[in-house]
Amino acid sequence: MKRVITYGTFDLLHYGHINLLRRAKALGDYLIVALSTDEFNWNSKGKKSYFSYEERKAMLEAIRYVDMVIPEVAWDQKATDVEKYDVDIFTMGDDWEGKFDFLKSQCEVVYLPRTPEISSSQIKQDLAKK
Ligand code: C2G
Repeated sequence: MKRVITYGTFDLLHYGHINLLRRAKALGDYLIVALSTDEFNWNSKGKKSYFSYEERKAMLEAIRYVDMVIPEVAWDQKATDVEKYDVDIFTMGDDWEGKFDFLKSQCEVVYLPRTPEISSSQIKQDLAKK
């Protein structure tokens, strides 16, 4: 069983996120999503998500590609997670290209092309104009 992991905030869930999750799952058999907590978002990413961690977690768990959701509480938990969850493949959108190559000593690292034109911040901007 090939185990895949990916990380993110997944706020205002949209088709770009779904495209990522679908391709991430297709890399293996079991997909773990490490979901940024509200505290991590605020303290480390400087962003406040619209939906709470629990709401974002429930939405991710409803997606057929997602097998498990764990909290992302720190930038540096990835190496530990790879061991703890026996991960074979780490994957992220290619806006992170190269940033996690240090994990190559532990698992395969795959950067997937982002879906163009859509982002949570774009959605917020568009809605603000209406
Ligand atoms: N994504 C995508 N296409 C988009 C928007 C997002 O492929 N149009 C991907 C991102 O590349 C990322 C995932 O969807 O792999 C989640 O995106 P975000 O919630 O924006 O995640 P981010 O804020 O980049 O947090 O430790 C890593 C961080 O938690 C990643």
